[in-house]
Amino acid sequence: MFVTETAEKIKSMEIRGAGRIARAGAEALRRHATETRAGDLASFRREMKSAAQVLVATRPTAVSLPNAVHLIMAGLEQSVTLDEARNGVIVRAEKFIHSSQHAVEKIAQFGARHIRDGDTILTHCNSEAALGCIIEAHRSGKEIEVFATEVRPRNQGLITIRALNDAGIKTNFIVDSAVRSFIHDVDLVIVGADAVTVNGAVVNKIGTSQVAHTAAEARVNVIIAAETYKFAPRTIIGELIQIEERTGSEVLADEISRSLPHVTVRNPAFDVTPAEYIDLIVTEAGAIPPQMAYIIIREYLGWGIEEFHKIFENPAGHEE
Ligand code: RUB
Repeated sequence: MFVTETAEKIKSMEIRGAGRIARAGAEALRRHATETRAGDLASFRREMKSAAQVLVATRPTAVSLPNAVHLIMAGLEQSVTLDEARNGVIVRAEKFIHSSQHAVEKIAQFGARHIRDGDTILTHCNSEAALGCIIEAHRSGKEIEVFATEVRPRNQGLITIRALNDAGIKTNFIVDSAVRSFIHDVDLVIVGADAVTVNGAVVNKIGTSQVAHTAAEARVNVIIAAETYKFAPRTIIGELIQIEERTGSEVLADEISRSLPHVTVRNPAFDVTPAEYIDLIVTEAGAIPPQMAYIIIREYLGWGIEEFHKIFENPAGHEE
């Protein structure tokens, strides 16, 4: 079944990165709506809800996934026929995938304008939104150079340096702990986001907050490239973003771990960068200071306080 397959790929990180995860989830819901043998509206709704639950349960941190699922599942309760419900899911999923791709392109254009000719940019992890800004600046003729971190333990930096190399951008590959040694050679930090909270804090790959702290100390600007569906509506009501902690075997081989019974490997996959270390968040709706996160949640995701009242009155209708 396509939903289970997609969920497995997201869990194992064969599909990774907040934007890609969200689009893969949307595509899985679209395929499921198309292929399900549910013969009536009630069983279709049930099937779609359990598919949504399976997808959302894969990785807990990137809110792009539950946001996408929420957008696609919205309206399912109001549909009165099976066909209407099925078409609704398919249309909303296609719309999400299309607008998500468009958002990344828009961010690349906006973000590139913040990069000056001659700038050296540091990026951490592998973000298609952040890379889009860098590659677009290069494409528009600016002479730039990049520092890209390795990103222990899953080495997403390798994907980043391949993309930069393919684009013909002069790139320095450094271990994560070398950021402070090179920060004075850097003019600008650009990274992506898995979640942006209502107070403008950004959740991104582990190590991002160290990078941002180092940049703040050196008076180097930090830009976050994040689509509006990375903003976390439920932080309005005090819900915290769950930081995924992955298996220790990603950091230390099991046979070594077994020989060290007093040692526990801790492997959080993400961390939180406070708004004070962030200069700008570039979204497809324009660049905002982090303090304006609430506006994005309200205006672009349409999840205001009223929405939460509805959720609390009817929790069954909102399974994500
Ligand atoms: C990926 C990561 C990326 C964000 C943004 O973590 O932290 O910076 O998801 O990426 P992981 P994008 O590799 O654990 O999924 O801009 O591509 O959505």
